[in-house]
Amino acid sequence: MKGKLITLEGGEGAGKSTVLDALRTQLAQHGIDAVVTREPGGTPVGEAIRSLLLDPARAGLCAETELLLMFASRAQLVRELVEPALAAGRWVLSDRFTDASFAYQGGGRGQPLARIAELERWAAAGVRPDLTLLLDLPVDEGLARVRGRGPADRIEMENAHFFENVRDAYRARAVADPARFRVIDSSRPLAYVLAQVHDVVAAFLDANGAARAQGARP
Ligand code: T5A
Repeated sequence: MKGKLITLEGGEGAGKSTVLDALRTQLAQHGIDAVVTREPGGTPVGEAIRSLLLDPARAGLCAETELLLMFASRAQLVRELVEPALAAGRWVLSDRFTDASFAYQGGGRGQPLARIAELERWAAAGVRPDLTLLLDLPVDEGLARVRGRGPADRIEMENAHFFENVRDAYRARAVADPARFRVIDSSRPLAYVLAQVHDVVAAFLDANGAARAQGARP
């Protein structure tokens, strides 16, 4: 079976990390040992870039530098991990990918979408997810979840207007590409969110012949 790239997206505190664990388990039940990664980060170089990007002491980082650093991390991740894994038939689960740059650097920072699309073609080698789960919830609810857990990172320190623009940009991308996106209401209780994610991924597995290939269904 050909490898697939599944990404999780959403605003702050949407529950991506929580869902990722359940998703990995679901895939494992179908005999799929997924490679799990995150952005920014996922490689030694990418994790070093992540530290710089999220450091609250780097308040002076300009929007252009932020965008280029996101793609520097992504360029490394694509070549070092994503492309080799997919080529070997492995599935890859990523906590955020290029849609986050369209949402945060495009919607949030106002960087031109055409420029981000060009970076996607060049720096990210045109790699696109096969399935994207967008965990959507009101901005104030997501921020309340993350602000209860300690000091904010550089991006979490942004104001509500910034995160409203991020949310709008994510939702616009989902509307523009309904074949790839599934939007899940992550303001609902965790059990509901996990059940929704399970159903979406079960349908995706069926559509890709995974269940039959692994002998998990009659
Ligand atoms: N970024 C990233 C860009 O600007 N551009 C880019 O191109 C990329 C790739 C990454 C930052 O970088 C930005 C976006 C981010 O600001 P990060 O630390 O990885 O930084 O931040 P997030 O990805 O936002 O991760 P978070 O941990 O903040 O959010 P998650 O993973 O979505 O949420 P999670 O699972 O940790 O849950 C948060 C809390 O909510 C609870 C959980 O138990 C947890 O306590 N929770 C729920 N509570 C009630 N009901 C539910 N349904 C719940 N689901 C989870």
